[in-house]
Amino acid sequence: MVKNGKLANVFVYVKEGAPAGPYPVPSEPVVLDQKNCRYSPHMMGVMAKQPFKITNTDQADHNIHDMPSKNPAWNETQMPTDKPIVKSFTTPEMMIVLQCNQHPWMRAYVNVMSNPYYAVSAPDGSFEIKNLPPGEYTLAAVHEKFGEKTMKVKVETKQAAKADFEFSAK
Ligand SMILES: [Cu+2]
Repeated sequence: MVKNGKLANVFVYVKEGAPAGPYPVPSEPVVLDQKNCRYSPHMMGVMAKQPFKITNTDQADHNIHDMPSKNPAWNETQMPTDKPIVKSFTTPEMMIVLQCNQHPWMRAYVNVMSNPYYAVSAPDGSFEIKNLPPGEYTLAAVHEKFGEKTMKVKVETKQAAKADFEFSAK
């Protein structure tokens, strides 16, 4: 959503230059809730093999359906009283669409990552990627409508690097 020229729900990640890893996979799940017939959050990052937990706090049935190209596809109904559904994604993949077969306007995006260097922009457009070691990187910012932009950034020891992305509506 654009608010005062600030763009929320932009997924920002290190596209090139991240140390090869491997990185520990968090055991803490990324949680996607279905509330008031919307997905919350709308844009997410999750690490490959990290638990991905889907909850339903509505009094309605939802049917959650992912549309990946490299990961397993699933399509499951979740009633109001059902337990959370826990999934995970095996392979890094950008912008997997999640949809509800009951409510076609419900849509969310999941980015499956091999490292922890990513963030989603806040309503004020800001984002922060923490703990990136000093070095030179290509940072990318992806928006569902405006596509992807990239930028080179240099991170110096113990200093925050700045990266301002601009998207223009076509
Ligand atoms: Cu639904």
